Amino acid sequence: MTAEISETGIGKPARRKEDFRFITGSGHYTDDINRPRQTHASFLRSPHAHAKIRSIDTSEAEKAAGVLAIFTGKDIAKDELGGLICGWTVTSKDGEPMKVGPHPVLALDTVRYVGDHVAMVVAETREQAEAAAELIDVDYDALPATVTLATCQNADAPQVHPEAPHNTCFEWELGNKAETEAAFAKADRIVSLDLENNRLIPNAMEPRAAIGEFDKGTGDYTLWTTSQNPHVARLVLSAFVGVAPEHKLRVIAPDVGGGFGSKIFIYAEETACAWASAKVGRPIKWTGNRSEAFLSDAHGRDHLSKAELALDTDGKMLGLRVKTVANLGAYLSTFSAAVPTYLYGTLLSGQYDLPAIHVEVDGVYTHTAPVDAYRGAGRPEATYLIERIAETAAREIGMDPAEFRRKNFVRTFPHQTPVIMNYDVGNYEASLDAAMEAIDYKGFPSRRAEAEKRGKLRGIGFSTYIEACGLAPSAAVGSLGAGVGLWESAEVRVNPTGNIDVLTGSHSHGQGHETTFAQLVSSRLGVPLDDVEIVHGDTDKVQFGMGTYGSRSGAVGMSAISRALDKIETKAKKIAAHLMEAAVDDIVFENGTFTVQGTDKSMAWAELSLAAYTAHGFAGSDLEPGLKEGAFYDPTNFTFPAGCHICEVEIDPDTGVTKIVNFVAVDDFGTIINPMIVEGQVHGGIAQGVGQALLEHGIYDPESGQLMTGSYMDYCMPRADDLPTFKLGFTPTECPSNPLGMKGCGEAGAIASPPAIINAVTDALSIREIAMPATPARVWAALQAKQPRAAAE
Ligand code: MCN
Repeated sequence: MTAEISETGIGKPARRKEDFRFITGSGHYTDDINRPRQTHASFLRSPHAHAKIRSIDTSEAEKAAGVLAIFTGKDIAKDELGGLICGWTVTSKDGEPMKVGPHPVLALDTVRYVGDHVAMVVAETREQAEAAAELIDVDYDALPATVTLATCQNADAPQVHPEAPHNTCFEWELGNKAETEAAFAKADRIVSLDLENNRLIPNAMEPRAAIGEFDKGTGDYTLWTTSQNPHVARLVLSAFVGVAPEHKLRVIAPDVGGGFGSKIFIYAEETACAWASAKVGRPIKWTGNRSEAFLSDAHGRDHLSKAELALDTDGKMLGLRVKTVANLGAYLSTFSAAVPTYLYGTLLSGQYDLPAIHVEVDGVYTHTAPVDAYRGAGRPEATYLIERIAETAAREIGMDPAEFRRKNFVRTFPHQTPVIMNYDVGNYEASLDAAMEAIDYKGFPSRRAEAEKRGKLRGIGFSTYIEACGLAPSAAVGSLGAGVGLWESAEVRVNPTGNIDVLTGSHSHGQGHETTFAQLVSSRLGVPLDDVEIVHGDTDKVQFGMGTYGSRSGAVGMSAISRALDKIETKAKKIAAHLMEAAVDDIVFENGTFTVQGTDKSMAWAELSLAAYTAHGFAGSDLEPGLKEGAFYDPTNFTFPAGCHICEVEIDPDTGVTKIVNFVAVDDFGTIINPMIVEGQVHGGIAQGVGQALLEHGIYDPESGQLMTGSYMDYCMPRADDLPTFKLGFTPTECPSNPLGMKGCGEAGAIASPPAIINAVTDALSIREIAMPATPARVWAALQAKQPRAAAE
């Protein structure tokens, strides 16, 4: 290996190639793109959580300066455009499919949440479009709204969709009820816990944006959009919404400044921009502002659960029973039905050898923004539940929480859980041991005593998590209701001069694919990192792709590249054998050089690349000119990253402020391509977990349905000084279900960390439960509730 490649190959912390353009302001985000004759859109949004639209008067707005067109739901209906869809069908326990209320691009006769899209104004400038939207006169008949999760299924709750009585979209179950009941019947002890998984509002740095452009000459549409999965957007917009036939629609997701799940979905704004560009005959740009993002980007989490764990006399887990009500918001978003079901119930076994599990989930509508996948998507909710109840159970039976977990760990693999998943490989004790060592668990009692002397409450909490990612084997997800396959595709194009373009169906919006994907190619072909270009995010360039979510781009996207590289290597060896007059089996390819074994004959990579395109020496062979190969890769199983996070907090009882004083994360991500990028992913994930556990909460007024946390004044994002210096470690076990041995790392921090933090907070306060986010006010109130007299004194 050349010195250069040995610094940047697989396993090396190569610096991110893409960062130069990002940190020097040279990125090309959707809002940076301006098209000739471009116009601007603004959306009029509902001020009511629930109202009938009696009429919409656009006459004043139409006269306003710069206005080119105004569209309402009726205009869209006239064109017979379909509504926005949910791509995953969940079946209720009675065998009925989920009950789906229509989701029009622009509201027709009813608005169902504050921020719902009512009209689109297109004008010469953004300011003119926004000013004209203010002049639209909508006559609303305001109706009572259903907001609260705990009461939305009551008989007297206002209905979101007539199609879904009691606001219930589905009543889903998983696991064996009878076996679980039997486990509880023979239990020595039952531990129960009521849990809330707080609603979160994604806040990527770049707000969502779109430009729709129609070419009258060719009939082609182009949509630039902030998407994590441009091909899926094209499929949905063509096959289901009907904006344009698939081959006449090009979707480009250029540089995207973070998504965290919220840019997977196909929203009203980009749909309307693409559709209306043909009506207006000019390109239409929309860039959302932060307030719009708060109101109508899909939110995350929002569960109410009752969990019960059955134990025998030795503290062995016998069964888990769970009932969850999951908020879906006012409409089903693109993947929303899958999140509280197959991405949640299937992970409730955690790292434990739990013989029986039964989970019931009611997916419900409320008059709030749609809820869909947000970093972790279902798996943070499952991990929170099992790790909170595990810690609580250990404390109740007086066993050390680490020992309790150790007693219940899965130890032999493969392990079939009672909830579909088949864990392929892992070593849970290794990560637990390493994390305990790193945090100096033995020294905790003296640290706690020392804190007490300073008047502070110190607590420690564990989270031994597992998640399923690398989504996903197509046959498996198809059998569970997915409308798409979840394979990935790649094409490796070797140019005549030997450098390489790699086209991938994955999409990078912060994860560093341009570096890690290039590291794989550079290591395999023995070319410098800078000779590899990763191309993604354009449906006209990449044939197809399923995009990036579910921490799948490493395990699935890179595996597709690896398969294409296998084919490249096979063909290149054939060419080398022909040109050097040797048998293919005698060709050795190492460090970018083809050698005929046992001879001094060799060809360098660049020499062979050129020969592949000149094809001068191919006469008399069956070789085709060129060196370009593609592959589709469908994984055989999910990947199961797992590990142990331990959090140590110190609470000031006078103010209720929680400070994370120590945080250790030891993870198993299988083979690691770039440890620096993986560490960054873990840092980011934990930061979001800290946000969920201590700071962030999307709150609607229970009566009016107004979003009370619609800005950074009310919605508290984690800042640098909320985070400690993380101590990270890795205990890899190689994943057997992909050729690279990788497991996903992009969501682990957000999945693992919240229960570790809340377990530490409840330990410090010596209480059973505190709702997330454990804000200073809540912590202080919990302390007062424990010691009302002391507080009064
Ligand atoms: N990687 C590696 N070794 C491994 C696993 C991964 O070197 N064993 C590298 C990969 O090559 C890739 C990165 O780590 O460069 C993340 O890989 P992976 O875990 O496969 O996750 P994805 O690339 O599919 O990213 C999706 C994941 C998800 S689901 C969310 S949500 C999320 C996340 O990544 N959103 C992010 N991380 C984010 N990071 C940023 N900056 N912005 C977002 O929006």
